[in-house]
Amino acid sequence: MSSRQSDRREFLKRGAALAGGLGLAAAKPASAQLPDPEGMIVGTDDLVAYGKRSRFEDSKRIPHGGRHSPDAFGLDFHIAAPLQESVGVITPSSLHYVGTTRGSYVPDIDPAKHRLMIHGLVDRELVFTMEELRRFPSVTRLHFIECAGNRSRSSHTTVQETHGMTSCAEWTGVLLSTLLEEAGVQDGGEWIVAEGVEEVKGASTIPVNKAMDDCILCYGMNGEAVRPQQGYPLRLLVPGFEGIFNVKWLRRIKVVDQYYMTYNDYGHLTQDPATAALGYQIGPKSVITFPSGSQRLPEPGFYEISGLAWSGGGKVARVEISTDGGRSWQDADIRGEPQPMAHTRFSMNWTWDGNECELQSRCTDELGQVQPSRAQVAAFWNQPPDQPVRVKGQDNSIQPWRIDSDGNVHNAII
Ligand SMILES: Nc1nc2c(c(=O)[nH]1)N[C@H]1C(S)=C(S)[C@@H](COP(=O)(O)O)O[C@H]1N2
Ligand SMILES: [Mo]
Repeated sequence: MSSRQSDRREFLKRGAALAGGLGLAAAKPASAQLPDPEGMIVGTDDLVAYGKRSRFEDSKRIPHGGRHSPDAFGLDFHIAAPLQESVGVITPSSLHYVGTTRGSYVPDIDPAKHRLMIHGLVDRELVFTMEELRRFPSVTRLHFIECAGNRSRSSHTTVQETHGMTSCAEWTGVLLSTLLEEAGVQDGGEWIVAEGVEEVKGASTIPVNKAMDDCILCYGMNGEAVRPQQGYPLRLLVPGFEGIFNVKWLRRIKVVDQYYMTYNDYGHLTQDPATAALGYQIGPKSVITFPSGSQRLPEPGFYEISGLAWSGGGKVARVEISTDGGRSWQDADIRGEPQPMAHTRFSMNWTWDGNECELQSRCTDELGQVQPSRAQVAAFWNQPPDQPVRVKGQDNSIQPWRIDSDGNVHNAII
């Protein structure tokens, strides 16, 4: 027997043990016919030059929440990623969520003409071309971005609606600290203001300590140039902070001595540079992506529960899963080595007995911060216990999914 055959036998044996002999899809009789392909894909110059996915794959982004841009009436405010079909931790660039305060308009920037200016409280004002930026030492890091408006509501049916305004990519660029050191930050430079090219500028005020710590000026995303919707040719990455800080189409960084109330800053009322970062950081969070809302388990038997966990506070240290509505918890398996401020894939082998049940996941980060339940969040905001929970601020609460006895999965938020 070849080693591959024996691997397969071993898998089937283990599978049968896991599933108690019930409905493991892989265990079909060997006599089943092996179907032929539907045809052949005819090569074109375009396909040779830049590939595309199979026509049988239809995972897609959706406009989020029906909320329109405040200043581009009728256009989509944010676009959500299809987390229910995600595998691994990297969101393909084509499916990365899109956040914009300017509707669907995307600046069309010629990188040869683009410039980044660093000025304000610095010893030397600097202006860089893209070519010059690429000559600096670079870093490549996995980081998530999440919009602070990524919140679960009882009306949401899928994980794309409850959690789709977060994505994770491999980002490449120059550390902002490298350029700020070139420029020389002067005493009193407590904040930076980062600005994009559009009319509303997508500007944000960021503590200089964060800027010197781990912010990246990114020109690369998932192995190629940053996509236009993600800020081509240059975007700021502010790892772990709310999405709005990650300024796209970046053209200017000003070092300043006080908090600037920019268009984007109205939501951030913490203006003390010593403590601001805590308010801007995304809390420990996780969600089960399979099985999740609107999916269906075809029959009782073996399933791998799978999901994503992340935290603005650093690495994911632990993920627990409950299959009984939060009464008992088991440690999930964590895939690979968790990266700081990056989506982390977790999973757990599970046999569904066919009874109604409720799945939840709970993330603990390396700081020891634990993802709260919705009841804990409600108690924090002094909400009456007999009323539906209204999460204020960022929502990193635990997401419950109910599985009915017919296998249909529903959002269990009330
Ligand atoms: N220049 C600019 N940068 C911006 C925005 C914008 O409208 N303009 N939107 C912000 C918001 S609200 C979010 S949530 C993130 C989303 O990043 P993404 O589109 O790459 O997912 O970008 C931020 N950066
Ligand atoms: Mo956002």
